[in-house]
Amino acid sequence: MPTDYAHIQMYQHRLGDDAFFSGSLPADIAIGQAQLDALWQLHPADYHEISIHGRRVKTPRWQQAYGMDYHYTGRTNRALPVPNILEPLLHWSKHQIHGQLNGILLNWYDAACRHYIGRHRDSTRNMVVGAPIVTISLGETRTFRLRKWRGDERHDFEAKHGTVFILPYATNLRWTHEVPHFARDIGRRISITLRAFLPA
Ligand SMILES: O=C(O)CCC(=O)C(=O)O
Repeated sequence: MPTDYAHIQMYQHRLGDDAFFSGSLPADIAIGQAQLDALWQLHPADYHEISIHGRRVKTPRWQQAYGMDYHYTGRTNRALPVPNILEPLLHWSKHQIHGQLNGILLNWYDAACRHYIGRHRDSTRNMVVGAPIVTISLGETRTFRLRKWRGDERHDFEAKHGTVFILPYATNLRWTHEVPHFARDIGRRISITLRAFLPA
């Protein structure tokens, strides 16, 4: 599979020696309002807990893994089976972006709760070396921010309904990403993130 993703109309952003890609979901698998509402209903009742410097902290958004467990920030997000509604997105990502994508993590952000995700690099534990991380945005627009790991350089990208980002493996090692909360944020956003994990 080509890694410039031109075959799915992804735009390549240069970040020094690294790259980041943005584009849109194709129309045949676009998510409409009814599906968006159904996806919102899937969010867990409780916040996932992570471990920071030995302290248990609740994540400032809802999260749930599907398909493959996801280990990060000292804890494991135990996967549920992939719901039918996510199958077309997984199928498209696998066939068009990377054949080993098999794990999905959903993040639910409600502006009324000031939800966000802080600056981080994704854990590469159990990840297929070289596989990219894919993020599909649904719902209200937010800012997806990349910052150079241990540096000041920063780039903001608009995450709109239907936006697809591809973060190459090497870019995740050298750049952090985050979705800050701003006072101007309204409504709800869901991100569907896809990763390639080695079989358990
Ligand atoms: O919600 C997003 O777009 C980013 C999610 C994210 O950074 C993560 O799951 O590690």
